[in-house]
Amino acid sequence: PLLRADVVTIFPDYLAPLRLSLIGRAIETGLVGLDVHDLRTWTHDRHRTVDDTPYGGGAGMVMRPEPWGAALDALVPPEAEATTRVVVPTPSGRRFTQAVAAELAAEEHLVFACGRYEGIDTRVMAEAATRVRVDEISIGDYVLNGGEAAVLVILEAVVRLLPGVIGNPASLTEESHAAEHDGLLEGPVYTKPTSWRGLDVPPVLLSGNHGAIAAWRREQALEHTRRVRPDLAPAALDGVDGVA
Ligand code: 6GU
Repeated sequence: PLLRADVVTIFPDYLAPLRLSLIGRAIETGLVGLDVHDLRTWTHDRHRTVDDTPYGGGAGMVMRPEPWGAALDALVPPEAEATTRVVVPTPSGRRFTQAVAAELAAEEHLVFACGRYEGIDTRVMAEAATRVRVDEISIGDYVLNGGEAAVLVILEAVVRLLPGVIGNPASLTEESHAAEHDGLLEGPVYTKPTSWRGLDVPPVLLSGNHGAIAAWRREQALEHTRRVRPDLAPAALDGVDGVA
């Protein structure tokens, strides 16, 4: 496979959607290898305990280090350390962007460590980071109950970048956040019919004038980005109404 991914979680069923659609097909065709592991596999007590109360007090529970240490030992043996990246989804990580997706798509082996409760004992990733690359990643400034939904998001963004996963690679560059578009958001799109419920397709799109169409789309993308995401692509927005 081009990319192998291991996911460790206490809710393996949460990752079932990865077997659907585009990622599912990439797995079926062998482009991607995916293994989902139950963290409790690496517990040894009768109750398969994975969490405990936080030292120093406070609300919630913290995931104990022993099962995580054993899981990472099993999934990242010494000979795999140099070619593996451990990804820890956490709201306190660096922000996931299209550039981070491209970085991860260039790896050969990703191990996702899904925390629940108030997180994983800090010593787990401190120790792991002495022998393998560890990357704490947040998908946005909001709180999820665990990393599982973030892994669905991250893997969808990563797998679609792998060569051969998307039928028409042009659709990879003709979309929002593509570097070729200066990080602008995509503007409006239309298909048939030319008139629908009194709303007409802009005539320039029917003109056959490819230069005029490209210029119009650029203008629409600039205006839309300025309105909804003025923080994006400030250089490209210079001179557009309302931005200094
Ligand atoms: Cl990656 N994980 C969790 N648990 N919460 C989040 C997140 C990740 N990104 C934003 N909130």
